Amino acid sequence: MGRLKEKIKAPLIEEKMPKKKPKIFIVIPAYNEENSIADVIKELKKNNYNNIVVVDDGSKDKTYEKAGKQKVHVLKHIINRGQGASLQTGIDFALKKNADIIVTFDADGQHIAKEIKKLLEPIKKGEVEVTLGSRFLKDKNKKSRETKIPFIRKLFLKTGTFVNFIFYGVKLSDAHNGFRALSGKAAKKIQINFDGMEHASEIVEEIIKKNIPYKEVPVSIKYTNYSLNKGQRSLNAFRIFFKLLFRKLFR
Ligand SMILES: Nc1nc2c(ncn2[C@@H]2O[C@H](COP(=O)(O)OP(=O)(O)OP(=O)(O)O)[C@@H](O)[C@H]2O)c(=O)[nH]1
Ligand SMILES: [Mg+2]
Repeated sequence: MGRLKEKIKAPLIEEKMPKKKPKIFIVIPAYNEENSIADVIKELKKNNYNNIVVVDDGSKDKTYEKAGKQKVHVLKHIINRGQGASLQTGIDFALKKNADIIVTFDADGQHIAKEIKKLLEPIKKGEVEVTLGSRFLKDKNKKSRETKIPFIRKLFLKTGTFVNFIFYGVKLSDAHNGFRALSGKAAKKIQINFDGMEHASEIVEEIIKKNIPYKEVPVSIKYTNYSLNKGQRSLNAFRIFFKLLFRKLFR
């Protein structure tokens, strides 16, 4: 009897085993980013992220060559397909390489490699399967933001969150943030069909439809002259809205 009790008290073998380090892949969609792509990759490597997949989205400049010189995985669309299609190409590749967690990261230098940790933590702890970066959530540990969000960008992003609420019943603080992390399990469930920028709302729709646990995490977005000059045009926001509306009404 005494022996049996001892047996029951003994810790499980699994508890004693060191946890396997998750294989993290960074997926970077890139379109005409020859000026920033090398620095973005270098910064990621400096922060010890070495599984990097750049998807050159049919760039007309030297993005492909510049990324290739950094010794990372570089995939190429032979024509420009859009950010959504580029992400799906990169995510499929990372899943083939058995990624445990996939981080999506922009090529224009707006995201901060040091902040990847914040997106990974809740997934590593098993709290959620997806973390969505939010530039509007307040970070309690940080006093100031990197840069101010231009008013017009803020207006469109806030309209985007309202659209997400109307269409999918989900209240998020940020609508179109390309900085997020997905567990391999979640990445297999989420299917991006929109090739263009509408994919950001589609990902939210997939998360809700497929009941994937998620949370928003505060991140910074840098607004440099470079990113502002080549960023999303206002007209694009209308296109995104009408494409989502069409899908909502006719699917
Ligand atoms: N615009 C655009 N970006 C693409 C495309 N394919 C891949 N990307 C990449 O997608 C990322 C986000 O694109 P941005 O145009 O900066 O969009 P955004 O960051 O949501 O918008 P801004 O706040 O205006 O910069 C960048 O890393 C682009 O290089 C494409 O066809 N068009
Ligand atoms: Mg950008």
